[in-house]
Amino acid sequence: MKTQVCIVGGGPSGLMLAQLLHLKGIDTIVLERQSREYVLGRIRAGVLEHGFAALMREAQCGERMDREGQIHDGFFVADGATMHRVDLHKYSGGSSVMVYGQTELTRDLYEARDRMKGQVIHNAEDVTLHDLTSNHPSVTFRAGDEIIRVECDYVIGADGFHGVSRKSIPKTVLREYEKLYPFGWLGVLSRTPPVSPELIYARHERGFALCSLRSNVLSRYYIQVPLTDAVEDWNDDAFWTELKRRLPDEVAARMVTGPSIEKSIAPLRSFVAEPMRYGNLFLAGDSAHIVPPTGARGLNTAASDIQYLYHAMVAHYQRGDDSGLEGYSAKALARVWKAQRFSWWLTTLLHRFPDQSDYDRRLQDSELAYLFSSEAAQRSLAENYVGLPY
Ligand code: RFL
Ligand code: PHB
Repeated sequence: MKTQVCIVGGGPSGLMLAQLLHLKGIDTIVLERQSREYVLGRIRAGVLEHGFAALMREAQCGERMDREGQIHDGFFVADGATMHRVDLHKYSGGSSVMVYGQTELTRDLYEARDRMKGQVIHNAEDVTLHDLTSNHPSVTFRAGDEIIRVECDYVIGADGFHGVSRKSIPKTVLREYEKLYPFGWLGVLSRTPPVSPELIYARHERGFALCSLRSNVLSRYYIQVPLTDAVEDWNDDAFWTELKRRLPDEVAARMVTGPSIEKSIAPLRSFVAEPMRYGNLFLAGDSAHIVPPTGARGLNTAASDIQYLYHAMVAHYQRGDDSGLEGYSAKALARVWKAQRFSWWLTTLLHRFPDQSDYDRRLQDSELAYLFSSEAAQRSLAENYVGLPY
């Protein structure tokens, strides 16, 4: 097979880039290891920056998001029994975020790809990258007994943290930075009305909790759990009881509980791989960087990678201008590291660490007290949460 850009990974990063390039007449093939149903069964992000929403519209995929997504002008931070509101609108100069599930936007991207008869090859096994530093890179994969080769100009590694692309860069070239947190998030999706129209990030002695939502009838809740816990350790009753214990009484009292539709545990990790380019391979999204979900930055940081790559590819193919491709890694990493800093900061502020001393906890107290006494601090939080400029 032949194409201009071979995209490894059919998650939101890969699909979004494929769609944007397609609209500019640039040919792509997307190789995805899993089935479409599997990809659409993953429950992940819920909060989108305006930059992400704008990219969805540019990709001609924003109609349902604009109809069904919710604009949020603020969120709450609960600390024990007290609640503070972060006024995103006021402190970000009139900006806000969009609440719209990753599952829904991935479905919209797949449907757009279908409409344009773009190729997504599912169940592509043993994907292998070849000749990345030559002018003729290629990607092979196995479909049943057959090995198929895709010849291309460029390979995009949009295959997530566990993908093959990053691992195809020699260890002598790639530098990896990682921080593991000693806890995970247990997430539950339930068909119940959300306890609050705006998100609640809760710091509590028993551990962090988050109240989020997907719509007026669909709630998404998380609690911090030890890494040794398994999903089977938490039946629905145990989950609801623990969640309520970590929220202010008046919030817990109005919580509507119900059976979980999905329940999963995600470990928390910060990770960056540098550089994000090796020869004619470009990494994008979770394949190059991961943040703990506390700041809702993961998918949003993937979106800025895609925006940079999109413009760089268009400049290359339409004008023979390679400056965007040359500068991609440095430009993307500059924004990636700011998202790393913010996610680490919010995670450190709101979680209970197993080895935390009394001193560390008093520092958290005073950081929160400072945050809610200082307009400058709230401005900084809001500016990061709605998304730093591309
Ligand atoms: P993905 O979504 O992991 O997609 C990569 C795709 O590549 C495929 N793949 C391969 N294909 C071919 N060959 C191989 N060898 C392959 N290996 C893997 C995979 O099957 C998959 O389909 O990466 P992508 O596209 O870069 O998207 C990144 C986002 O998914 C991620 O950053 C966000 O979900 C992070 N995240 C959040 N981000 C936000 O911006 N806002 C949020 O509110 C938010 N909440 C979250 C989150 C992530 C979470 N978890 C579970 C980690 C909440 C949670 C709980
Ligand atoms: C979610 O709704 O899944 C969600 C929202 C905000 C976060 C993380 C996850 O910070």
